[in-house]
Amino acid sequence: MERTLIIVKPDAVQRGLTGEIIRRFEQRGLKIAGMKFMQVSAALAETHYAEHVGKPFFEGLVKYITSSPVVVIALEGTKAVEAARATIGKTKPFESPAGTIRGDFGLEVGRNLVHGSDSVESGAREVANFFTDAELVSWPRNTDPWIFE
Ligand code: D4T
Repeated sequence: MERTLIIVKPDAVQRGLTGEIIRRFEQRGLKIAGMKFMQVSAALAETHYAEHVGKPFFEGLVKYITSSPVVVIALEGTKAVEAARATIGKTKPFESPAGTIRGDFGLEVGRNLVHGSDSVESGAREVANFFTDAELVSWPRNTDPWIFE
């Protein structure tokens, strides 16, 4: 099934929004396949943000994601990537509509609370960057038939 990588970023963890953010994805029906609390190293941050190398905001991005612990989650479900992005909102929180995570809790792009993969390919690649196979669990959820047709 399609997977996406979610990162509850340092600002969200520091602000005590981890539970609220996970709740929104769970409520949507997305299923947790892996989850851990960790400190992102500079090397892992540079791998994760490789597509932004050379952009003016790259250094700030690495500094932000490594500044304090994060919670990383591998989520799966029908259209997991698109569904999670819709729940997260737009890259710039001040442009994000109310009802989205960034629209409800954020204002600035460099404090945008949460990451979600931007394509199915990125989802698979990013989940593999953050989780070993042994850390990912395939499990039958009793509510699956009530969420997935
Ligand atoms: P991430 O990857 O952090 O979930 O954010 P998005 O997927 O929504 O946005 P993105 O990849 O386009 O940008 C990655 C990251 O860079 C920061 N950023 C972006 C920034 O500081 N200034 C900018 O002008 C842009 C475009 C915010 C998110």
